[in-house]
Amino acid sequence: MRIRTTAPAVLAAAALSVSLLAASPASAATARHQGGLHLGTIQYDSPGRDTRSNSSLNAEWVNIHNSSRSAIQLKGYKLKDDTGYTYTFGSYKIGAGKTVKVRTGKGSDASGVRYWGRSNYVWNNTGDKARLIKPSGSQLDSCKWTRQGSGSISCH
Ligand SMILES: [Ca+2]
Repeated sequence: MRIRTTAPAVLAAAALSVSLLAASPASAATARHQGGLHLGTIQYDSPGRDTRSNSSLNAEWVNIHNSSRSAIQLKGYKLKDDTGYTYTFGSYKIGAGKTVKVRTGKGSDASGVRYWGRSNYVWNNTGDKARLIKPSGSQLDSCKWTRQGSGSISCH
């Protein structure tokens, strides 16, 4: 369905999607995200050769964006690859409209960046799926790629 950008059309589309969601709760449960916290750009292929140096590992990363109007405490949120490797957030508050980058290698956590602390890559260059999971275990968002392409993907 194409959504036009004029305000009445947006309102009509919103009303339509609400009625669609109400009509089919199963599709609501599998929606990729609900406009709050979601996966942003993923640099799954670290630029240059995959030497496993820490700087190369850290050039592999996932952005998580908070497009809601409130800060969100990420403690207990999980980022998983398709194999099941899991990064679990410690206490970290992401502000409204802010992005946090999860880098694969080792480093000192700082504002806007978290380090997974791995000594090998996590995101497969030729295809993988990232999942963002709430502390309750329910999936908030996912993003997959099926080829190497440019080495990164903009999930939204
Ligand atoms: Ca990679």
